[in-house]
Amino acid sequence: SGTVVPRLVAAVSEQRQWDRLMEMARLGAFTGADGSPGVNRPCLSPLDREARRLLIGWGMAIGLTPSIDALGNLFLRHEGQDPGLAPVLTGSHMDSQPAGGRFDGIWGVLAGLEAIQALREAGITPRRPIELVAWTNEEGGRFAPGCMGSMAYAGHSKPDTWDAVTDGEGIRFGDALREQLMLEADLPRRPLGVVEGPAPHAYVEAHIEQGPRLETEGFDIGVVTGIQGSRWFLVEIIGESAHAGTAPLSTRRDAVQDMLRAITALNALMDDPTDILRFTVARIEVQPNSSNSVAERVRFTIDFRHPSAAVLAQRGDAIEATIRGAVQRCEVVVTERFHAQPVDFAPEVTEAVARASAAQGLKALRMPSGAFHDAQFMVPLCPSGMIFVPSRGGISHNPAEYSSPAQLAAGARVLAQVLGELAET
Ligand code: HGY
Ligand code: MN
Ligand code: MN
Ligand code: MN
Repeated sequence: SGTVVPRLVAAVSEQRQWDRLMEMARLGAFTGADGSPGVNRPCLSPLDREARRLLIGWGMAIGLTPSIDALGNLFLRHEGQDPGLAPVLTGSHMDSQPAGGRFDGIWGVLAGLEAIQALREAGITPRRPIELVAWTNEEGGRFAPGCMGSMAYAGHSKPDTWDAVTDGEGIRFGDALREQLMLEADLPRRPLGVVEGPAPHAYVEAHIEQGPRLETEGFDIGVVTGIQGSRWFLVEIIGESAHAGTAPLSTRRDAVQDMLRAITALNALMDDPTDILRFTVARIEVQPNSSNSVAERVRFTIDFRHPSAAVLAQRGDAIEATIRGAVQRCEVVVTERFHAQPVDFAPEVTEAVARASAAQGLKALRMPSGAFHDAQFMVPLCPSGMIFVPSRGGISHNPAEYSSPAQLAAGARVLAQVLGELAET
């Protein structure tokens, strides 16, 4: 239909959504180097649990029913006229980057809450149930890779695939997850996604753009057409520690020097004059990490992304050989930790987002997502799509991340109309 439901759009409250965002931003708040208000809320942490309890409280206050699955994915269900119908699912993630912003992930969860609350306040009971989801560990900051909750929900990975992955303190993901499930044992348990239950009818995720296009090109809403592919690797270079003052350079097995050779060779492999390809090395651990002991072992991460499945395969598959060809004296171990194929979103969702934006007088740009999202793993299960709102200066994964109350309210209004429509199909 795409006609605005005025009482629904009017029921979305800019202030209520903003107040909730700011209350959530206090959980893990810190001040960035430039004074910006950042958030550090790791998944499966006491802060994460406090944020989840806050969300559950807001949800139950409007009659939503909470539940969690074996990966700790948190759901809040709004009953429909026909409870037997597959629900429309909306949501995002509540965990943040270690130096994250106040909007990445959490806005999509609170926009979903706002949209559902507006439907109720507008007196609209959709045919289908609508479920709000907060996915476990989307960021992959504490435990790599990201999207562990949505990948397990979608059957893309087994529930215990990540159990042995450890964080910076050596805590295993499986242990942190079991602790969370035990501390949230009061919440009803539900089957794990499509592994143990039916697929949703559709999935819509609202998220900040995290890039500059909507702002620079003057648009209010991003009609997200798809997500580029991502591949994560862990590289270990193993040499031999030695005395910085006595060991001759000609015989050292210096893991740092070989890492530099490897990254230089990778930069050549990843050269892209069209500036479409993304290649990032941003996490490096050195042992023994002492200024006068030659490095024995280095671990570094690779985050490689491209919209073309062919380029993702071709260049990604060349990473290990490129490293082995560049390293001179050390051993090399390369492990692939994450592989998300490029996806295209379904017209059932993208056109609903475009119609709702137009009906509400918002300028909408069709655009792909450079960031990965839980939506990537929903695509094989049901018609899926995303709604973007502008990020100031395109900044994200940075405390300076910002979207205005009005921009976020516009996104929530489009989401409300799209959810209302999909819940009638
Ligand atoms: O890395 C990503 O693309 C996501 O924002 N975590
Ligand atoms: Mn995110
Ligand atoms: Mn993120
Ligand atoms: Mn995401």
